Order: sequence, then C-alpha cells, then structure tokens
Amino acid sequence: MTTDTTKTLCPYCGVGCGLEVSPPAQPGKAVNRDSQGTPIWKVQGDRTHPSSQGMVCVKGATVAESLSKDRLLYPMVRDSLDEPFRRASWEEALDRVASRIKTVLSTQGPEAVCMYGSGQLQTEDYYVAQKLLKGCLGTNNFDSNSRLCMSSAVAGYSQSFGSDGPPCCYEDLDVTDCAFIIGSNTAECHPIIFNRLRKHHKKNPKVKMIVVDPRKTTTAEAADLHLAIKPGTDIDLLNGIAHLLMRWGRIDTFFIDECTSNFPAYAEVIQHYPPEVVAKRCGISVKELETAAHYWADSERVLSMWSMGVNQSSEGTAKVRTIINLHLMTAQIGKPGSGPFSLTGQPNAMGGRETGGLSHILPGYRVVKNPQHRAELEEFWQLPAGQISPVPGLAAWDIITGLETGDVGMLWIAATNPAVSLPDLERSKAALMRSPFTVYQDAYYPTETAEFAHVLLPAAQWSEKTGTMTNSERVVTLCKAFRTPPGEAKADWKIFVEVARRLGFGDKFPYSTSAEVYDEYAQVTRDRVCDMSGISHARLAAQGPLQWPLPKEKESRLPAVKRLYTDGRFPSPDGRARFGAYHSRGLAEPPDPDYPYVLTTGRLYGHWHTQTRTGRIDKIKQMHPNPFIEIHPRDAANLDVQENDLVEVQSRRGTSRFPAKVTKAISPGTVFVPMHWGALWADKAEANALTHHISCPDSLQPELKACAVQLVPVVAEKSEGGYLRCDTKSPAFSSRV
Ligand SMILES: Nc1nc2c(c(=O)[nH]1)N[C@H]1C(S)=C(S)[C@@H](COP(=O)(O)OP(=O)(O)OC[C@H]3O[C@@H](n4cnc5c(=O)[nH]c(N)nc54)[C@H](O)[C@@H]3O)O[C@H]1N2
Ligand SMILES: Nc1nc2c(c(=O)[nH]1)N[C@H]1C(S)=C(S)[C@@H](COP(=O)(O)OP(=O)(O)OC[C@H]3O[C@@H](n4cnc5c(=O)[nH]c(N)nc54)[C@H](O)[C@@H]3O)O[C@H]1N2
Ligand code: SF4
Ligand SMILES: [Mo]
Repeated sequence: MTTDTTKTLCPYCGVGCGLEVSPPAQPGKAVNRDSQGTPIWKVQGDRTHPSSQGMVCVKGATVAESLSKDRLLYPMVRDSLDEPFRRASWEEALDRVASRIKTVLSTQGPEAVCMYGSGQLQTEDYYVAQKLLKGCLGTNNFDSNSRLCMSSAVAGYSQSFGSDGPPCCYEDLDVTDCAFIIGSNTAECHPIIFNRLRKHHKKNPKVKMIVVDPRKTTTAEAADLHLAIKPGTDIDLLNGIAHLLMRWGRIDTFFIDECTSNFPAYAEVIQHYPPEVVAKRCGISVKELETAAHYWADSERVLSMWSMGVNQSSEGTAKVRTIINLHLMTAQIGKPGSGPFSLTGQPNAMGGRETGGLSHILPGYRVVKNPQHRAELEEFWQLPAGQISPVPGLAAWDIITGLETGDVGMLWIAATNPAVSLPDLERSKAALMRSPFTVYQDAYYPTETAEFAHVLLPAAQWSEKTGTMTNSERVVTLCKAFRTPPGEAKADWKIFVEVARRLGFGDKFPYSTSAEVYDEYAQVTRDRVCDMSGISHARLAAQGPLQWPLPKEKESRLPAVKRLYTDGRFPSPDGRARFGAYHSRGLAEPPDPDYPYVLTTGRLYGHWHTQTRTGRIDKIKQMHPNPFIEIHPRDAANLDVQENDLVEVQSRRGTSRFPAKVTKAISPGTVFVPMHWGALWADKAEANALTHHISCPDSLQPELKACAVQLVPVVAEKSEGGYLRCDTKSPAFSSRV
C-alpha cells in the first residue's frame, strides 16, 4: 500500500477521467471513513490529465467507498450448483480449472472452451487471455460484454473505413459548430464529455446542439433541437437529413469523388426519404427535420456522437454506417471539430477492441477471417502455421445457445455480470444453470452470476493491480496499484497465466510484471491503425497519458496525428471510405395489440450497470433508491396508473414490476426502465427479464434498446416497501457459503 498520492484513471466510463488518489490518513487531518467506519481513500480529479483536466462526476468521486465492501476474498469451489461453496486454495481451484479445460479439449475439442470477458479488464488482462485462447488453445471463443455495447460501432467503422478506430478527440468538443448527439444520454453517461461540450455551447450562441432520443433526457434538455423520434427510426431520420442535403446541393462532391466509394448506391437509397415520409415515420414535424438538416448544412464543423441508442439495435451496424455517410457526403471528417465519434461505454472497451477482445477479431485491430492477420500473429507468438482458427468464435448470445445444446463444455466468465446484463434473462439464466462447468472471476461477492458458478476466483480490481486502459479518444493511461488486494485476490492476467502454465504453455507466458505483458502487446500493434509500439508502462509513468497512434520511433509525447484520416485516405483496400446504402428496417419486435408499448432501457447518472460497486455507496443509493418505469401521462391515464403505483410489465419472455414514474419526458407509447436492478437489488425489477436477443446480423449486437411489452397495474399494492433492497448479503447467497 502506497503512502503517496497516485495518479490513475477512473475505472467507470469510457470518458476516462484522470484521478488523483491519496491515502485515508492525511497528515494533520482526520482519517476519511465510510458509514461502516472503514477508512476510505481520497479521490479528486487529476488536473494534468489531458482528457478530463481535473473534472470528475459523482461515480469517479465516490469510487473509493466501494473498494472494501463485500469482496470475494478466496477461491471457492463446489461440484454442482445445488451444493454450497467451500473455500479452496489457489492451487486446488486452478488445478480444477486446468483439468476441466484438458478434459473438454480431449472430449469435445477447443471449440467447447469458452471465455466471456469485459471492457472492465485492463489491456494486459485482455491480451494474455487472447494469447491463451486464440493462440495456444486454438479457439476464438473469447467474447465480451462489448458485444452488448460497442460491437456495432466496431463493425460500422470497419465496414466504412476499412478498420475500427474512433477518428475524433475531445478537443473537437471545444471547437465544433454543431454537436449531433444521437442515441446517447451523454449528460448522465459521459458527464465530463458533456460538461466540456456544454461549456463551449453556452459560451458560443452560434454553436448548435441536436439531440436525437425518444426520451427527453437531461442531455436533450440542453439541446437547441430535440428530435424525440420513435424508437428504431434513426435510419429514416439520417437518410431524411441526407435527402435534404442532397436536394439543397449542400454536399461535398470533391470529397465524395476523391475519397469515397459506393456513393451512387447511397444516393439511390436516400431518394426514397423525402421529408414528409420521414417526419411521419419518425413522429416529428417536417420543420424539425428541416432544422436538423439546416444545422448540418450551415455548420462548418459537425461532430456526431452516439452510444447505445444506436449500437444496441438489430440494425446497429447500418445505423452507425448511416451516421458515417452523413460525414462522408459533407466531408465532415479528419478536421478539428468534426467527425463520427462513437462514445465508448466501459473504461477499457477501447483496449478490448485493440487487443482483439471479441470473438471475430485478433490483437492489433486484426480480424480472424483474414489469413494474413492470422499468419502475422502465429509468427509473432511462435505458433505453428494454422494454429489460429479461421472461424470466428462464439458471440455472447451464441454462448447461451451453446450451453443449451451442450456444445459449450466449460465457460469462464471474468469482470462481467451476465446474470443481469444479458438479454432474455430467464432463458439466459436457464442456460447458465445447465452449464457443465462455469468459472466466475470477479472482485465482489455476492453477485447475481456467482450463483451459477462451480469455481469462484477472487480478482484484484482497479487500485490493486497495475495495468493500462484506453479511453474514447484513444488516450492510454497507466492505472497503478496503490492498495494491497484483499484476501487472496490476484490480478486477472496473473490468473490466466497460472492456468496457461498448468496447460503446458508456460514458455509462452514468461511475464513477471504487467509491464512486460504490455511491452509484448505493444509490438503486436506495430504498423497497424492502433500503433502503440511507442508506449510502455515506463513511458506512461514518466510522461503521463499518451494518445495513439504512437509508433516506436516517435520521441515526442504528442501523437503522430491527433485525429485519424486527416488526409482523406482510409485503411481500406482502395484507400477510400465506403458509403453504406441502407433502408430502414425498424424494430425487430414492433408493438402489436397484445404488446402495445415499446420498452426501452438504459442508465442513470449515479449507478454503474449491475451495481456491484455503486449499490454499495451510500450517496449513490440515496440518489437512485429504487427502480422505476417512466410512463407518459396519457398512457398512465389510460391504464389508470398514478405516480408510484406498481406496474407489471409483461413481454413475450418474462415479467418485471416497477413503481410508475409518470412523466412527459417519455413519448406516449414508449416506456423506459433503468438496467441497474438485478435480482440482488430489487424484487423482480430486471429490465432484461423482458428484452429479446435478436441482434444485428453484422455486429451480432442484441437489440437491448427495444422490445414490445404490455403494462398491467398491480392493484392495491403501492411500491413503498415493495422492494427488498439488498444491503450486503442476501440470504440466498450467504446460506451457501
Ligand atoms: N451513469 C452511468 N454512465 C455510464 C454507464 C452506467 O452504467 N452508468 N455505463 C457506461 C456504458 S458501458 C455505456 S455502453 C454507456 C451508455 O451510454 P448511453 O448510450 O448514453 O446510455 P443509455 O442510457 O444506455 O442509452 C442512451 C439513450 O438511448 C436512447 N434510445 C433508446 N432507443 C433509441 C432509438 O431507437 N434511437 C435513439 N436515437 N435513441 C434511443 C435512450 O432513451 C437513452 O436515453 O454509458 C457508460 N456510462
Ligand atoms: N437491458 C439492458 N441491458 C444491458 C444494457 C442496456 O443498455 N440495457 N447495456 C449493456 C452494456 S452496454 C454493457 S457494457 C453491459 C454491462 O453489464 P456487466 O458487465 O454485466 O455489468 P457490470 O456491473 O459492469 O459488471 C462488471 C463486473 O466486473 C467486476 N469487476 C470490476 N473490476 C474487475 C476486475 O478488475 N477484474 C474482475 N475479474 N472483475 C472485475 C464487477 O465486480 C462486476 O461484477 O450491460 C449490457 N446490458
Ligand atoms: S465521467 Fe466517466 S470517467 Fe469521468 S469521473 Fe465520471 S464515470 Fe469516471
Ligand atoms: Mo456498455
């Protein structure tokens, strides 16, 4: 445990704010303590961090309060899910994992071994896992919760530009003339990005902010123009804007001719999106649509920002590409204040993409299906030619169906809580229940997913292990350990290495520190779009956060380029960016007379996902004490529902119950519930009991943002006391230990 102040990164969202953390005991000051009397570390913004310049939101500011509560301290094992766990030594637990992998390899083959990771792993954790699974074991079955999060952005960028990689940077927020925010509640989910943009917007009345969201979110409240479109009509809207730009001749034909391909197909598609048709489909006025198109046309620099309202869709890749199309037709890319900017969700979702943390990609922005990419890695890892499978591995939902069919023989889950976050949760849980062998590697206990594990491995988390993370603007920050891991918890990468050694691959994993892991990984990125061969732990420690691309030869700490594609050349085979020509397909499960409402789901400012940390922080619990459902007053009146009445929400897959929050912030016909309340934190208020798994065919990202539901008021039951809040351990869990 260090006694100094440590500069590190906030472990929550993809904004990636710099933090300064100091020990609980400060000279001449009383020790900081939480409500249980545990000393807590002092956290403040790091003014020297280039991405956040000293700012933090409530999550970053309170993170230290969660570090010591309800931690998983020791490995635990059991032979079947109906037995209680018993404490085991690391030796025994790791031997069990390795021996199970060996058995599955010999009986079912490598395709039956499966790992499901997370954008909350550090880059070093991710890299070691890729080398083990995709390299040594020869299976591409490593997928992550990024499949539920960023995979449409990855597919969209890759198809339009020839490679993944957000081309913008946060400085663009300070100089744009028009911020086009679509499917992102930036104010609550990327607050520090939003603050930065808001400051610029307030100071410069000519700067426009457009927000496209079926809900009037905090973000939408700050906009000059809020387009409250019907869920799933984004492509109509985007093609409608393109139609007007084309009609008005406000497109950049030089850029289109010199730097892009496939424009004619796109021009043909957008002909079918005249304003009257589009406005009607989207549920907005023609005037609103025209205003949006005028803002685009009249702004010298347009910056689009999007997140889950775009990605989590059965046409997510098409939505992303349709946003990019607008930038290509107006040459709004590769220059300050402009570009298509996907806001990444998790703190290291970007690092996951760079290291190959989805089942169809490989380290260094390489793809499984590309024989040259596989050969490069086989050579780098000194593996026999052909060792890396040419077949993409199982994606998140395939793991569930693989458990159902018995094709998955062992599942190893790390740093994610799928028993809350996967769609169609009853089906997902039933599949997890059938798993012949599940390893769950997490920092906390209990969590909802622990209930489905045969082996629990205690992970050291942020603050207790040293590694790197990359934020949305491609800035890599070193997160140094400053506390001792509790109990016997170990860093994720070390756990992976221990298992690799037991499987006979010790010589491939000779690392004694995460800095050594990083050095090897950085070389894999050489000459790739995400070239970070010039970055090392030592350099990050000495110079502070660094932005890629940063090739080895580059002495300066400034990146070679701040923005990608400044010269109009793209990393595609012909060097051009490609227009994607898509018609709108709408929702996968539209409302009908039996299920007449569209349910959408999302986030609240204070909570982080499944509450493993934020549910244990008093200030945040007070901020968001209970789950709820947002219902428009007109729908509430039709249903005879008043504020706080319990409403049962039914979909084709399951039911949940929420107290009503009657508000005009939501459009009639649409309802919203937050995703944060799993089985541990409330009684039957799971958003994902309702959602479906139907996914984008290109990105395989499920449509978590929309499903059809029916609402039924629960008579004579008010919400007060209707929720069993889980303060520490639920009886269901503690009885098993
Ligand atoms: N406070 C907080 N911040 C977070 C997180 C957290 O848990 N809590 N998680 C992080 C992660 S991993 C992620 S991925 C990001 C997510 O960040 P966001 O995507 O901003 O958050 P969400 O609330 O999931 O969804 C955004 C908005 O999409 C809208 N939406 C729904 N359907 C549609 C549609 O069809 N079209 C359009 N245009 N919009 C639609 C919803 O109404 C919602 O307001 O947040 C990150 N930051
Ligand atoms: N309905 C609905 N469902 C959704 C979404 C939605 O908008 N709507 N959003 C989706 C999206 S975008 C996302 S990103 C997912 C998020 O869903 P999850 O990934 O399931 O949610 P988290 O609560 O972030 O779970 C992270 C887990 O990692 C653990 N952890 C933290 N640090 C470490 C570490 O260093 N090592 C290890 N081993 N464990 C660690 C935490 O204790 C926690 O249990 O949810 C998805 N599901
Ligand atoms: S904006 Fe994101 S990275 Fe910054 S302090 Fe808040 S949660 Fe952390
Ligand atoms: Mo996410």
